[in-house]
Amino acid sequence: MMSDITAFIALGSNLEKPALQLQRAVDDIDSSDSMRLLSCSRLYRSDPVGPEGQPDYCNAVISITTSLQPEPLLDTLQTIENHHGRQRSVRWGPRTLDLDILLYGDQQVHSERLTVPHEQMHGRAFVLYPLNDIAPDLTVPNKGRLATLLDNVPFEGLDVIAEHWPWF
Ligand code: A4P
Ligand code: MG
Repeated sequence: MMSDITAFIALGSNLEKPALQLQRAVDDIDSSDSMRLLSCSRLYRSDPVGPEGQPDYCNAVISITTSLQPEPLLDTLQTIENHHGRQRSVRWGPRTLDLDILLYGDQQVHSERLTVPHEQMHGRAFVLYPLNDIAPDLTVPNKGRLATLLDNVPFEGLDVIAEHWPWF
């Protein structure tokens, strides 16, 4: 479709076989009528950011094309989160699946439900390094070049656990 937009989605999980959760999420997204997978970062293990004492996370970033506007895209991703047994309790607390919209084309969105580019993305190693795997030349609206953002965020608390995945 001519109206399709490229969006970047961050995936995170730290409960119930996190790597499998991410794998299934990519499958759910690519199986959807309204979203098509373009590319997939490497798969990472990361130290938890936020409340202490929670398990390590699995993180990755994917790019998709979608026919959906930003809010319907959020609805669709939240439906997938819910199918993965996501319970919303503690902010930044443990979760089976978190799907965040990092970027939606070069558009900026500021609504009650949605802030795009994602508010925290520019400071988070577990977002920026996976993003760099698939879009090293990216410029983040209002934040600048990804390469410059990476200069201020060290590769710390992060390990690559798979070069090639998902293993459909
Ligand atoms: N929302 C606003 N903007 C967006 C966006 N761009 N994408 C709203 C997705 N959602 C967005 O999110 C709460 C609300 O944010 C949504 O209902 C939506 O309307 P949530 O997923 O229900 O709750 P949350 O995830 O607990 O809060 P938040 O603020 O989204 O947390 P984050 O920023 O997602 O952080 N440590 C490691 N190592 N790896 C991780 O992946 N993730 C988190 C969660 C904390 N620590 C982590 C990781
Ligand atoms: Mg979230």
